[in-house]
Amino acid sequence: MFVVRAFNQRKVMWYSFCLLIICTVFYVFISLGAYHVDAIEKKLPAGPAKTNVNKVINKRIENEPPEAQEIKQSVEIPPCYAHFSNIFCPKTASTSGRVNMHVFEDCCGGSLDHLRNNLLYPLFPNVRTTVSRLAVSPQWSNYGLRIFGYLYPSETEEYIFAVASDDNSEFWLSLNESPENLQLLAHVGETGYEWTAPGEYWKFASQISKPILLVKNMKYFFEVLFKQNSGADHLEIAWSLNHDNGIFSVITSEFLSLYEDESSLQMGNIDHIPQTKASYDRLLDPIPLSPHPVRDKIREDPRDHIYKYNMLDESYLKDLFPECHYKPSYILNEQIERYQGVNLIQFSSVYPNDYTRQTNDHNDEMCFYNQDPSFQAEKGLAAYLIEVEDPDIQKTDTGEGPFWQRVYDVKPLNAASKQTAIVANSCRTAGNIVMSQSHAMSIVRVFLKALHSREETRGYSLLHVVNVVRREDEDLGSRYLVELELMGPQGQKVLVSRYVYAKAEDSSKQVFLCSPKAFNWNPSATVHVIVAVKDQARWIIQFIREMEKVYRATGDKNFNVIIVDYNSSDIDIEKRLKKAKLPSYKFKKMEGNFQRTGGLQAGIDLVEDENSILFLCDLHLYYPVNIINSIRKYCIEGKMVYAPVVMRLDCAASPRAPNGFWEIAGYGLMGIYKSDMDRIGGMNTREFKDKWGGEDWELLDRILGNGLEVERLHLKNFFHHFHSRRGMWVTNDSG
Ligand SMILES: [Ca+2]
Repeated sequence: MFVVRAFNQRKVMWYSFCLLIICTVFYVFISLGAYHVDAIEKKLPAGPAKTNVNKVINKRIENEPPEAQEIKQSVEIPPCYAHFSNIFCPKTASTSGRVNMHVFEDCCGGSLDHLRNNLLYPLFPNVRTTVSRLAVSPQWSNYGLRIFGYLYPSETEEYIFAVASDDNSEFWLSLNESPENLQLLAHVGETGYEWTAPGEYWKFASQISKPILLVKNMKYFFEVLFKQNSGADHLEIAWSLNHDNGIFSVITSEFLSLYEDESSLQMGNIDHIPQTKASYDRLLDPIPLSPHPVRDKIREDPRDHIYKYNMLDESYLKDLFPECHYKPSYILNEQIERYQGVNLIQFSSVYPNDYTRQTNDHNDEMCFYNQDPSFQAEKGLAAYLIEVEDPDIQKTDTGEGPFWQRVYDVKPLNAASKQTAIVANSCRTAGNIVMSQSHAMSIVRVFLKALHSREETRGYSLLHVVNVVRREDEDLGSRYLVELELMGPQGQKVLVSRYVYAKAEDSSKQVFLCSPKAFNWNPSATVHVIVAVKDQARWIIQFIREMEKVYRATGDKNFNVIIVDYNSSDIDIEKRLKKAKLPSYKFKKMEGNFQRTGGLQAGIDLVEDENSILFLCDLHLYYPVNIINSIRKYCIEGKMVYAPVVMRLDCAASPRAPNGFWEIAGYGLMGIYKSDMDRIGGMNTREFKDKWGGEDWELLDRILGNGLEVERLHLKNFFHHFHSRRGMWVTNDSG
């Protein structure tokens, strides 16, 4: 018995020992596994608390490409997987392929504040339904939509989102599955008056999101708000991978699932309705706050402050491209008939979009969409909507009332890139023609390749495409100004700004760049800003203040202000100039009646350096602080003059809220080298001594007739103040 017991005891101890060993091995194994999962977890957004993880990953991808690759590889997760307490399945039978849509009827106005301030919003919609893709057009009036659910990316990649709608809309995305972590990524409009055509994602800067890194098959909560007042109605949310030539496509059912299956819930049951940063019950809010970000119109553009950049050492760029003969087919060398020049002017196009298009004008539609054949041939903007069958929905369209579940497909429509010369020349709200991204980037890539093929510039990488300007010559090719912000080997940021020429594409479609002979701009050329005045003291002071503003901002010493005064009785201009904070000025007093041509010519005669630039201008102007840089850049001695288009502000408008129209027929504001002005004979003081208007068009005729070309661009932040003609010297429509 003892023996047996002793044996059993030993056996039990032995078994216990084995069990302990096995447990220890298991423990170590599980711990290692957990550690590994934890390591991945640290790199992934996973749970409400980790809202900023995507941002961190984003940053790491920018800074440390190899590690980013590692992250991407580590997150190739199968379609349905356990992630701690959550089960992630991109699709389940009951919730996949559709998203929730709440409809708020009898709600007027076009802005989302009209929706948010509605007493029944967001908990008591009229209709709770679902849709199968993020493109709807119920064809109804006075309603708002709240669409929400989950989005499942199919790649671990950076995505960009875009929204188009009529009227206003917002797209909010969470950084994970929680409705608590929403951020506004893209929107149309602030006031309720903004709208776009279907698929037109490029009308407002706010329509396209910044790149967001999303993880394959992860679940992201999103919310879309849309408000329709009257007229046309549609809403599209599209996405694209963040590649150069990413094409936006509408987000379709395979990437979507419901937030909640409401089909069996009573309307009185509201507990499941998410309250978010975008939509919450405002009953208890003392003052409802609108979550709108910075307004589109006064949005900063790197071009606005281009003078702040350090230029890349010019010697690095010598012989970057082979030199080529430059003589565009549109250059004339013969006298033209009086006032014919204005009809020969072509606009250049720009990239990136500078939002010089006036997007809230009533004639918007006439200016753009009318030029598109599908618009003309069919039924206006509705022609861009392609209805898609939804197999899950019985179509109960009785012709009465809206059909909320109706869904669509749209093709991307970039109206500003489709803008033809006819539109640019006839439409006073059109703004600059915007080059397509794929075209601009094809030039930028060739430019960078040339930089990287040379010892001196091999270490420079692209930070931003600041500005590309294209002047097309259909027969021969295109001239480009390419301005890129680069980062040097020591982390220094520099700007490269060069004119290049690309011969018209042959069948190979390859782009070859050359350096147009003697076509370079001089960054240190002196610019003389010349104005002729009489009386109007407050506008003269305003002009001097504007010039002080430019000097204060830029510190540019190479510009000079010239005022020619026809004996003003309401101001001592010379005294005011003496105390002005300007790099330099000249003042000349004239006797007799005011004469614009004579006054300007007197100013021109004060300039001795014939390799400096004259800028002929007027009073009543508001100048962008980059004006001097822009005049230098677009004036090429012996080759090109610069005629920026100014915007005439409406009476109620101001530079911070700039409504108005572009003065596309006026050429009174002109930058030209002194040597060129002398060569073409200066201002026509003989014919335009007592005669008013037309002197700018006559000057243009002689500019073109003498083989110079004209750079014509809408200049952002360049405004002509509204003023009545009371107390003016004379009426003159051309300034
Ligand atoms: Ca509408």
